[in-house]
Amino acid sequence: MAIVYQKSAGLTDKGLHYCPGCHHGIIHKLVAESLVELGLLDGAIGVCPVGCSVFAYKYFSCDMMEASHGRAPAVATGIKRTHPNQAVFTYQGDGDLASIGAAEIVHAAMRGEKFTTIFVNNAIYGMTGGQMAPTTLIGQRATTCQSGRTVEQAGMPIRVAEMLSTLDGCVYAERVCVTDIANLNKAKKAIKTAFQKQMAGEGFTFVEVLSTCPTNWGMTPLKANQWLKENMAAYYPLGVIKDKPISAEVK
Ligand SMILES: Cc1ncc(C[n+]2csc(CCOP(=O)(O)OP(=O)(O)O)c2C)c(N)n1
Ligand code: SF4
Repeated sequence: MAIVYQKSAGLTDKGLHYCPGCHHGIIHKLVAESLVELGLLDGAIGVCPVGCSVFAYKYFSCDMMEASHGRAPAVATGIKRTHPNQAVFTYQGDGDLASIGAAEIVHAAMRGEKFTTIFVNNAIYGMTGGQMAPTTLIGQRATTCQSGRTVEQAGMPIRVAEMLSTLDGCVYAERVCVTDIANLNKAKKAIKTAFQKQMAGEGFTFVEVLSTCPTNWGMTPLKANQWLKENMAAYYPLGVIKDKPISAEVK
């Protein structure tokens, strides 16, 4: 029988440990397929974070490095500088990237490090049981803000893609989601564009993927998808935030 669909060669045979309805697995698939389709899988090197995707090194079939506590951009900097012709990416959640690793990501973007960051923003600390993250929405409940996040106590949530796009070294920033087929296709296109721009040597490239955490949001997968579309996408607008034209020197 002809094979019409199969698991991407960019993923190993290991079963994923993610909760039902979690978007991490879908995002892994899109990254893996993008690397394969661009012919980059062989040399690719990923750096995974703390958080639920800590085991991403078991799932991608390329070389992987673990960098705890938000330090993935610093580790990826060293890897990319010593392997300039290979695709390098970090895969990070919002607790990892926007909280404890905020300095690392800002400085990597500022320096224009030539790797790609896949930022999975599910507006909560998933792995550790649902604490408030810098991206938790106003009014959203978390174990550390049980009546909902307030501006007075925690300020407004960080729009990381917009913040990084103000830095000259960041050449590409897009925000996507994977709640339905149309958005899934847009997300894959964004990930491929980021890798292509990385390999063109233009600078730092960034894709933020709005994501669900049904377990810690206390919702069914379907409800979580709906909640993301109605609430997260309202505060974190989807689309290209920065796409710097290729400079004359690079051309
Ligand atoms: C300094 C420090 N504080 C807290 C932790 C515990 N910790 C590990 S993962 C994590 C949250 C990760 O959440 P996020 O990055 O949003 O990823 P998710 O699990 O939601 O995918 C925390 C707080 C830690 N490892 N180090
Ligand atoms: S706790 Fe949340 S982020 Fe972690 S695997 Fe479960 S649904 Fe995904």
